[in-house]
Amino acid sequence: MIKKIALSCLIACLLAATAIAQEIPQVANVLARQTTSLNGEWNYIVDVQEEGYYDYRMNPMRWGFFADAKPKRPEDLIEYDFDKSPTMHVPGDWNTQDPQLYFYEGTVWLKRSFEYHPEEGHRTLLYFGAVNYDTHVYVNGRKAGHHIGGFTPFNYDVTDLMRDGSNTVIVKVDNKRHAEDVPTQIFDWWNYGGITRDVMLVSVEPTYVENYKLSLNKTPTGKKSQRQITFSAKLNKAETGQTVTLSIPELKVKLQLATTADGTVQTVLKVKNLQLWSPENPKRYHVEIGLGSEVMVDSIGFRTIEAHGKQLLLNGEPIFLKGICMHEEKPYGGGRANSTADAHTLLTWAKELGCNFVRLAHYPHNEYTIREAERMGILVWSEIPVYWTIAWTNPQTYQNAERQLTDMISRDQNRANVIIWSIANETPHSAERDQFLGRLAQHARSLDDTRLISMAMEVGSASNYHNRLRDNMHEYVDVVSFNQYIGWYRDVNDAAKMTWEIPYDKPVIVSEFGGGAKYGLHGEKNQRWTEEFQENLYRENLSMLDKIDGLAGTTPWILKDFRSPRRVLPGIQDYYNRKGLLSDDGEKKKAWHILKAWYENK
Ligand code: GCB
Repeated sequence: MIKKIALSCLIACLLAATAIAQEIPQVANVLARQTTSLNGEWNYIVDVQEEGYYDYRMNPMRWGFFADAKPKRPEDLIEYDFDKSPTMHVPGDWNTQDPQLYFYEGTVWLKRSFEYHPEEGHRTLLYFGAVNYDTHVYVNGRKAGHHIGGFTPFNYDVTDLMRDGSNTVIVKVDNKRHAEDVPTQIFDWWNYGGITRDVMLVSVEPTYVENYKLSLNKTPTGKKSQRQITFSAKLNKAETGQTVTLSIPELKVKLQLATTADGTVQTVLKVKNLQLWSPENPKRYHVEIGLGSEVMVDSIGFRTIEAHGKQLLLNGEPIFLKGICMHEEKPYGGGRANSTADAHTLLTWAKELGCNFVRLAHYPHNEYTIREAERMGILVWSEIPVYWTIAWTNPQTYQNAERQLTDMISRDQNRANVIIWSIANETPHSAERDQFLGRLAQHARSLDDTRLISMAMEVGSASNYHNRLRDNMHEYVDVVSFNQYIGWYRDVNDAAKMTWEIPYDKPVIVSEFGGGAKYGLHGEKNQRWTEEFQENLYRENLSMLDKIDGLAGTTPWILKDFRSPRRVLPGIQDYYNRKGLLSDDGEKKKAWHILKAWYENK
């Protein structure tokens, strides 16, 4: 008997060892590749106690649906267990698809069966736009990999796990919070769990372009007739002499470049009569990047962004960022947003408010949002969830944050509208925090020198009517941004009297201010939760902002009421943060008109 068990364990181990799946660097511009969508209905099993996972580790013979490796026909077990389970839509959070899972934070297993015929001589990648938070992926009963982080893409080369014909993908997702995670245990938004963004198979040649970047060089003003664009591309392999092509027909660019030993190409192009991307003219060029039989199409805009003293310069001209903060929540009915249509509705509201800028809080939003904002001429601040009190001294926590930053940048580095990478939000000061954030800032800069770095700071010291911003991180950022809640958390109703001292020669963004109001609740301007209170708070804060030296923009908190389990006040909050200028159904509160009027005059 013991021998038998040992033998089956051995077979299982061997199978696991021969199953070759590999997490590989994110493939950029996945939407332009040859893909097969795995979106749709997925079966699911809620596993509160992690029975599946732990039972399996103790006894691989007993359960089937989660198998790393199976001695015998794992597919039979997979079919048996999951066929009895209900389905939910992917992409989609589980909280808004099953009333029992509204507050659920834990493990859910999801499964999708599908027919697939891998293309001869091609590799098959399995790509997830995002899964929140801790994810184990299995293909045909074999482990493909493990990923943590809820808002960035990841992919595996699953060629050797796929079959010609029927296949299954099983995903174990756990969105429990932990102190050492990014974000950490406490945060003020809904912890939507599940496969919240697209899932697809990507068919690529064995050698393919993994990523590429096109960006406008900073040229001295006056030389508008001739501009320089830097183009670089990286293959998935360090192969020399491969031909990468670049074509931008409208600019008469058509190039062939041979890769160097590290599998990269890089060149600087001179182009004439380039139209620059700006909110007024969000011009994008049709671009094709090719290698072998694969050609990727993209729409790319060109612009420069710089900080010059306290000024922000877009294409060499001063710009004031008329912004608003947004969460990634559907415009109506709640749940994670993940479509161009969702993005279009939210961004149309932002435009109606007079915005040329959005702060996508507090984590990287989906790719559709960034692209739709770019098309609509809206500048973007993009952020990673280093929020409040992170485990600053934990090396894994740092690695996790750095990975999220890297993946955010590699996905969106060709989007002209993204002008700011934000590395953190409201982080209490300490030497450990400075070290952690300093490293992150340097990392972001090493990956991308065509954008600015910022973070939402906390106000250091405040006496009654005088505020002084102090943060050691001022050395690392290009733009000094801070959140302040005068009139709400700081209970004074005459913010207009406040003075500000920001002792750094850098542009300033007030990255949050605001207060709660329940749509339709009316009263006196000093009565909390009424629309009049919020309206007055905006009036006072905006006159205070008018007096801040070097103010280059603001992103009040927030476009729309959003769900948060922290917000428990019955009848008023009902699990919504009510600081929206719009209600959760998109109705305009009084303060909306105050901000809109202010932006009209900027
Ligand atoms: C903040 C946070 C934001 C919260 C907001 C609030 O400072 O950055 O995530 O939701 O305040 O409403 O308290």
